[in-house]
Formats: sequence, C-alpha cells, structure tokens
Amino acid sequence: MKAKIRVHKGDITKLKVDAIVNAANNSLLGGGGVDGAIHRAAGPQLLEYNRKLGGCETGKAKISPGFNLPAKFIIHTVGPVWRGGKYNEAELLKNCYINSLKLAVENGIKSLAFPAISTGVYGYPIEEATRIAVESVNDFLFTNDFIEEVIFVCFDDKTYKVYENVLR
Ligand code: AR6
Repeated sequence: MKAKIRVHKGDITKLKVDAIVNAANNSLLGGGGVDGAIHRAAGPQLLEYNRKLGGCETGKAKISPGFNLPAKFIIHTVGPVWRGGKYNEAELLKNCYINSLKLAVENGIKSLAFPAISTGVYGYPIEEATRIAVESVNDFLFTNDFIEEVIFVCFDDKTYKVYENVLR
C-alpha cells in the first residue's frame, strides 16, 4: 500500500494517530513551543518517563507512551539549531525525520504526525527545512511500505503555505 502524505493546520496534540513527533531538546525534559504543548497535554507522567531516557542526541529519536494524548506514542527527536548552514544542519535535520520513521516502524506505528522541526526557536529557514522534511519522508516511504499515513502539522498560516507549495 502506498502511504499517504498530507498537511494539516492546527495543534499536533489533538491528533488521534499512532504517534506524534516532538521537536524536543537534548534533555527531553520539556521546553517551549510544540515541546511545551506536548508535555502539557500528555501530563506530568511524560516528564517522569523521559527522565529515564537519558536525553537524546541531535538528529536521533527516542519513544515514550502518549499518556493523556489521543496519540498512543510520542517520538521525541532533536532538531539542529540553525547556525548559518555550514554546521551539518541539513544532514542532522534529515536524520530527525529518518530516525523518527525508523523508530515508528520498529514500534508498529502506522500513522504519524510531524511538526515543522527546528523552524521555531531553533531558527531553521522554513523553505529549506520543509524541502528536507518532504524529501526525507518521501525517500523513506519509497523503500518502506509499513507506514500508512504521514501528516505534516503546521501551526501557523505561513508554515502551512510553504508545505502546500513544496508538496505540490
Ligand atoms: N502543534 C503543532 N506545531 C506547533 C505547536 C503545536 N501545538 N506549537 C508550536 N508549533 P518549536 P524547534 C510549531 O520552537 O524550532 C522547545 O523549547 C511552531 O510554530 O516548537 O525545533 C524545545 O524544548 C514551529 O512551526 O521547535 C527546544 O528547546 C514548529 O512547531 C526548542 O524549542 C517548531 O517550533 C526546539 O525548537
């Protein structure tokens, strides 16, 4: 079966999918932006659980239960901080998508939703980040047919328009 890719405008914490992806930081202990929203919606058990995960390197991914979320799991990945583009940011951002998808397959996850990783506080230019997001997911799905649905969740109009353009 060919996996479906779609764009959704809204709050990722509301989605009833097998897993939502969190744009976390290396501590995995919460923060602002989508990370803060996910911790608030999942409840305090998430912080307790993540304390045992021992953090996460940039570009890698770790999994937790969804706790109070409609999603069953949360895949926490850590995007690169944008430092002008010469510090391996593109490769690290690609790794976030690929490693999240690999972890999803390992855990029997068939539907997952990604936020626009690194494009908020971490400052990654939105057009470039979106191209990497879409290409990485497309490449992965081309060789792996376990995943049935990938949703790119955009929190604001600007991000939504960029995703629509890149996907078209
Ligand atoms: N649902 C979907 N997308 C959201 C939501 C939401 N509820 N809230 C924000 N976004 P950011 P980063 C969008 O800053 O750049 C945290 O403090 C947001 O509009 O959340 O990877 C972490 O702990 C933007 O488009 O993540 C790290 O320290 C996108 O999510 C740091 O921020 C990513 O913005 C990670 O920075």
